[in-house]
Amino acid sequence: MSLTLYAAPMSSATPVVCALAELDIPCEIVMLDLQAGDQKKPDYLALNPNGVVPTLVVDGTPMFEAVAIMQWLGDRYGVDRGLWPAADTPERLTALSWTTWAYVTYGTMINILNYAQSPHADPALHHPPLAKHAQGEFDKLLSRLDARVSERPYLLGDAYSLADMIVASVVTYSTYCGVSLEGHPHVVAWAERFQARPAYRKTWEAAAP
Ligand SMILES: N[C@@H](CCC(=O)N[C@@H](CS)C(=O)NCC(=O)O)C(=O)O
Repeated sequence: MSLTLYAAPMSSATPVVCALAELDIPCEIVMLDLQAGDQKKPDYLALNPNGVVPTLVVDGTPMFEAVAIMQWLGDRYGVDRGLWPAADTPERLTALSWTTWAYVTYGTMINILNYAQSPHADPALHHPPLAKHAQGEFDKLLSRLDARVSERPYLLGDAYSLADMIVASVVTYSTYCGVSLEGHPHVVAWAERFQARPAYRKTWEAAAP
């Protein structure tokens, strides 16, 4: 199977690079220069009409959206490697729920916080009350995650899986955006277990702000 990932340093593609490292899958990685606008060129837009990274091309077929790519990598490569639950197991359902929660529910709140206060966002969109509201929502979301990882060391049970990698990547990124994990000690300990992994160190630590 031929795999080509279009990525950029410290971007939404970074968790996908981390997943490839965890799974130890050979994959050609093409680094785009986002500042130069490589992602808006016609050849790339033909692969990903959103003009963003990541895109994974699988035997000529492009896939976009990081979470979809990583869930597919789990299905295709993770089960054999003991890093993703087999189809038709209760754990597969749990893995899909938490990883989609991270990108859709928790990720939406990151976008709101970024628009409301990030120095990288248009200052005309900044909105301190909205930023405060988002912080309160993070507290509730992190409480749910904290309850989950207080009962077991990893999201699916005793063993680390790609589900931890996917969710912990989003939570780690949120801390770069100003989200505090204070008051959620099990999340902190679980995130530290993820950050100690060689795949994390190889892909995130070097590029972290
Ligand atoms: N929801 C998308 C987000 C992709 C995304 O926003 N990528 C950013 C980098 S973090 C990008 O390529 N931005 C370039 C641009 O907007 O021109 C995913 O998870 O794949």
